[in-house]
Amino acid sequence: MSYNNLILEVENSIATITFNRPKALNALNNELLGELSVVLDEIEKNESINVLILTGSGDKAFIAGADISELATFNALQAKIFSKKGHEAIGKLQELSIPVIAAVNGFALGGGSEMAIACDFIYASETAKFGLPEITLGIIPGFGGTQRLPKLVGKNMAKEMIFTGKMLSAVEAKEIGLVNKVCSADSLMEDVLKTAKSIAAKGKVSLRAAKQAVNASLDVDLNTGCNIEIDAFALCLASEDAKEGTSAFLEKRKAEFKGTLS
Ligand code: CO8
Repeated sequence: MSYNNLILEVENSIATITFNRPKALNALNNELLGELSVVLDEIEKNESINVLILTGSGDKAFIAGADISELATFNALQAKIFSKKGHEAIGKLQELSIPVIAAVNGFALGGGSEMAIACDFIYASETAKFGLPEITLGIIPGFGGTQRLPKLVGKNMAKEMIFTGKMLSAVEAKEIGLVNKVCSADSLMEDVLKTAKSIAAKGKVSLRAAKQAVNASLDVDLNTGCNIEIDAFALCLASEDAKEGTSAFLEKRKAEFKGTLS
């Protein structure tokens, strides 16, 4: 399927979605969010894909936020519908069974930061800039920023970013735990692919279980989370992946996971 605002590429079990509205610095409009939702459903159903990477078209932006020219035309009800549509699409990233890496290659502002934060982790080029500048537009983050950012960087840092709307460099974003790794602009995709390949080579069952268990830690109390881990661990141990992984260790060879969900 082809999309007007996204490019989907799949190679060797790694999918890449490129946000492709370079003239508007890949800003998120209604059509793009609809397409994102559809492409994520397509990826979720495709068991041959093990890792998803998100990046932006061009060398200037990952995503410069929601499309302000569209936002400016909304009444309250339309704003609510648009915000919900963004939440649905971005929420799917967090809930996608497979790991998702954001390769942030420039501005990640407003909805762009919110998109990156919903991924499992972020690698950024040294030219990347992060921020939630909505307050300077007289609005607030509307795609999950007020909820996910505090969980990632702490309440106080999130409040400072949201109240001031200031931009952080990639290095500053790494210092507060928003970004895992800062790469040169030239090596960003290479570095992301290297990590993606390392993850994609692992067992499908254990990767999915690990993502679900860590995600649960954000929403439930410790005891409930530990019980989720116990059940997930038991299910993993019954899988083909676990048989292969443990046998390979004992036979002093590299594990060859079959890529099945059994
Ligand atoms: N929306 C629409 N168009 C945009 C956006 C955007 N967010 N960002 C940039 N563009 C367009 C510019 O209008 C410009 O178009 P044109 O060439 O036709 O004039 C083109 O992209 C290039 O941008 P600039 O000329 O401004 O490039 P600069 O290098 O000078 O500046 C910046 C780059 C700093 C990124 C600047 O473009 C900027 O500040 N952009 C806006 C950033 C912003 O405020 N983002 C937050 C938007 S609000 C949001 O994301 C809310 C999410 C939740 C919504 C829920 C709603 C209900």
